[in-house]
Amino acid sequence: DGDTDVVLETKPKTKRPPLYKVMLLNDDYTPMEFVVHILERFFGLNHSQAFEIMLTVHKKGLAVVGVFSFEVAETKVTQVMDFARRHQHPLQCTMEKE
Ligand code: NFA
Repeated sequence: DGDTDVVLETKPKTKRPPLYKVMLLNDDYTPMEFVVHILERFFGLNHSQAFEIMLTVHKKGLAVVGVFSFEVAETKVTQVMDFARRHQHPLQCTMEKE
């Protein structure tokens, strides 16, 4: 009867969840070995990887220590901040959307 069919195409959207960088910040007081210990304990790095990243933070001011989903990143930040506070070190750990 003269009607015209209209087909709207839909993109197959496979949206991946956003990722978050977890970063450590340098300070003048937290002992180097404490930072290395944190990187081994909470980020599963071996000693030489942990030492290398600690030195990067020390020299550059900060470094990305891992990239995670929101929930995992948030857990890492909380674990690091709690552990540093319990040991009375001023170490700061933050997260940022990638
Ligand atoms: N800058 C600290 C020191 O000289 C070491 C450190 C490294 C602190 C990385 C925080 C992060 N004792």
